[in-house]
Amino acid sequence: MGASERKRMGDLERMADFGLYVIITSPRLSYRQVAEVCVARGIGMLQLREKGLDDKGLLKAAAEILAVTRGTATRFVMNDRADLAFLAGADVLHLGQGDVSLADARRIVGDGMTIGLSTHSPEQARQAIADGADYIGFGPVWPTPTKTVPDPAVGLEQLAEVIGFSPVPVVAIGGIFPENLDGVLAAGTKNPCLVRHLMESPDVETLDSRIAELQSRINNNQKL
Ligand code: TZP
Ligand code: MG
Repeated sequence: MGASERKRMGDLERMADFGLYVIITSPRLSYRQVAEVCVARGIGMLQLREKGLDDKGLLKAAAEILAVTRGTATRFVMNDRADLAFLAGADVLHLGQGDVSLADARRIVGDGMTIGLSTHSPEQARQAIADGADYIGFGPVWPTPTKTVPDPAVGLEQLAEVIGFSPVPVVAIGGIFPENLDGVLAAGTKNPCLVRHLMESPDVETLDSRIAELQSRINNNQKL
């Protein structure tokens, strides 16, 4: 499928919202354990984001996760690296502002892979949408230590603005915890991401119950 055909398809059939977006960064559990809970809970998007691993380490981790997610409703997302996403056989590639462009990534991964892009201002969000991102990340909503060099916090007002104009799913990220999730949901978020809250789960049962609670709050908010 050519670029124009992809765009036409996109105009007709946009990617649907997927709910809670899970990012694996320094989990207390193993990659396999996290992936198993995510699959059991029907998580739509599960991203590997480990800045400290080398290429071989990333491919090994990706293989461990894909061994659990393949053939399930959980799509495996490779962060930053189009080449490794292609080699690993990821379902989705997630790019940052400093990574290769969407167009160049598309040349590496082909037409079949979903590509998301992190954005940190309404202008970047508009550009990402114009460039054909299948979904966008928007944040950090609040300051976060999880990113080594975080962008300035965007806040709930800008989050609501971006959700308001985006035709593609928006993942709200950065500093989100159960205690401040209500504001994020009230801003219209259907796809929140809470990294520390989930990755600091000390055991499988805790991770499972944290995910279940978040999913139920997201679902209930959509019925309001
Ligand atoms: N992108 C923007 S903020 C962030 C990323 C990857 C990290 C969010 O982590 P936390 O622990 O949910 O604040
Ligand atoms: Mg990145």
